[in-house]
Amino acid sequence: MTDFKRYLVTAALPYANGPVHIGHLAGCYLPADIYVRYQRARKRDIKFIGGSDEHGVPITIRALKEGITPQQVVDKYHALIKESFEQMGISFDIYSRTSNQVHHETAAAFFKKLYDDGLFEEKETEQYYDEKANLFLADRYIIGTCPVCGNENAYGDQCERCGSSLSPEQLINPRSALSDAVPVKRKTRHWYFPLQDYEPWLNEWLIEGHKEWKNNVYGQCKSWLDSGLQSRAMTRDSNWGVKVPLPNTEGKVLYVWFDAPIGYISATKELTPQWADYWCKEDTKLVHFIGKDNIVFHCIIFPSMLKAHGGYVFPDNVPANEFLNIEGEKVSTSRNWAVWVHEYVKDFPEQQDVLRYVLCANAPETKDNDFTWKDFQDRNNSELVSIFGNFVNRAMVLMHKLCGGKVPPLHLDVMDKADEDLIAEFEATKTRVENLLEQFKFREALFEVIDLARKGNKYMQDKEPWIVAKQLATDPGKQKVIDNCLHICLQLTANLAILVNPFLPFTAKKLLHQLKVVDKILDWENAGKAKLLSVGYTLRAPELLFRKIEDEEIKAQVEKLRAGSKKPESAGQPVENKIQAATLKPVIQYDDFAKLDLKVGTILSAEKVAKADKLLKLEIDLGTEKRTIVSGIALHFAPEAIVGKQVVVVANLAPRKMKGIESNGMILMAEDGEGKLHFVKPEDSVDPGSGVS
Ligand code: B3M
Ligand code: ZN
Repeated sequence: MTDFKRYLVTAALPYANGPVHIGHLAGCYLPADIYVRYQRARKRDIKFIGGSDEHGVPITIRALKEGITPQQVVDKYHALIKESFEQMGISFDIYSRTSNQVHHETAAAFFKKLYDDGLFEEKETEQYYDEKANLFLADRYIIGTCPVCGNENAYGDQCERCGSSLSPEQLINPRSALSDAVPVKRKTRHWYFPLQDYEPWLNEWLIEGHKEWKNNVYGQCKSWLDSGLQSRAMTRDSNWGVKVPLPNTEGKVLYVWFDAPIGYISATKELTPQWADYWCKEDTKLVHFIGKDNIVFHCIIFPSMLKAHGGYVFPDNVPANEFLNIEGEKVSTSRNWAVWVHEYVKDFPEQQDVLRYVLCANAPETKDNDFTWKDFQDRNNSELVSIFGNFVNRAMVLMHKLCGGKVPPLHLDVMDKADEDLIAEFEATKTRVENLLEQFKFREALFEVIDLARKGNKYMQDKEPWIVAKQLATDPGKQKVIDNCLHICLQLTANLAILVNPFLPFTAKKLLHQLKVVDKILDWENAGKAKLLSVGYTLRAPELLFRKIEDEEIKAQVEKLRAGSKKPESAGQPVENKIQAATLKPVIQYDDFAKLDLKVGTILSAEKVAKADKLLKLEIDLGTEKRTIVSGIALHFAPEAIVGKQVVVVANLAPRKMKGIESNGMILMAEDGEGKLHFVKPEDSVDPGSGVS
């Protein structure tokens, strides 16, 4: 179905256990907002749903740490998060919260329906219990060593270092996150959702039906399904959350990942009495914007819940982003290695669009990306100020100087090829931006917009109306040439306002003010037109759209980041170089080296090879072809953690069979002194198939 009547867009509900940082924005809120603003400009019927996730262990742990109640935690952070989104122009139609009554009712009713339909398995199992804190330890309450990568601080549900999804039983040396006590096993009763029963449906709906999803998302889903699904407990022993709606279940609540996605439905209910049109009618396009750590929940678990319940639409796309690192290091809230949104808006008042610009231009769309303050400054100064702002400012200043402050006429008799070519770019750019946005390629779409401004600058530079003006005394006919140049530049400026609006809404507003036009002009259907501003119309005095960001401001931010952050546990101890004295192989000639065909590939999927605990079977995109490569890295990386990563491939290595699978090539890895493997990959993402030499 491609003919959608309405759009329903959700952005992951952030846990209300801390403020939001720029990684959150880049991961899902900004792309979602750009998409929604664009669709609104196209006059689509669209609802943008958000809210705080106020249940689950992250909240209760925070409450214990701060010595306050969970309710106090969520009240505090919900307000802060909501305000940060508003300040950054994230234009939710509703920003709700899962502690609301309507959510508790909706989630409980959802659970009850599945229960009444006999879809849960009720099981009594032994689970870890903390005798000091008198609590069952699930998810993040329990910490231990990751069986996959050896991280000593892996959680009971996930290892944050290697990304593996875990259960508490898999942790080596488990300990309580609350008291450090070694937990004991105790019996408890829970309701399990048999995900394996939905495998055939998931294979058909997702694996067969959604091959167009982004590689990183599709690959992760495929590897989950390939390794087989299992029943998952949908209830927890806790007093904080949605109460299990069954008799004799005191002290039991719904698992946070059961109730949170239902939060999207509850929030829509709160927003509009027509909520069911959006959730239940086949011609709705449902899109979930999330970060990569939420893929399995939105692509496998929640859709299976919706399937089990019946009557709901399924997501049409889940364009998940990867992570944004900061100054080369992973964001860590516990180490305070983050750029907090509420602090940014204080430190850079009125500069929201600069952050929106940099985060979109650098969005981790296909792989993890890095935010640096230097890059923030460079992109502002050399792209926003020098290209976009400079073009608009010159057009406005020259129009006031050379055309009496009015939109000059276009004289067809003196039009030349450069004029026509630039006008043709309006429509061409619109079409390209549109296609890219529909495919969730936000970075490329933004580059197209900037490129149009760049073309405007070049055109003006070539036309030099300020030089032509000097000839007016002897050749008054030249005014026509000046008029044409500025007429076209001003129409281009109006086009830029429309095209940039989804990305930089604050800038679009400023442009409207200078051009003295109403909001209506921002309707997407106006983009591409060359007659948006009427001839003879007076415009306001130019105002700068962007200001230069100075070295001192950047220095202050970098210092703030470093001063505020806590050192990682290992820091401070001298790092011993465990690499043994260099053992070099004999010298080879250049020709020997040139025989190697090295290419960059992107891992599309990874799965364990049966009966070979060291091998992973990788599917690698080499640009022009897909390759199967078997690699001995299974003890170092979880399959789902490496999907989407780039690797250097020896592409012309003779094929070799391993465990019955033909391996066509080899991937390169760096091995450190402790025998740990690390990816060897280009610093910036490159097209798969790019050569290495
Ligand atoms: N609160 C996890 C997270 O913030 C979770 C998302 C819920 S979306 C329904 O990463
Ligand atoms: Zn791990």
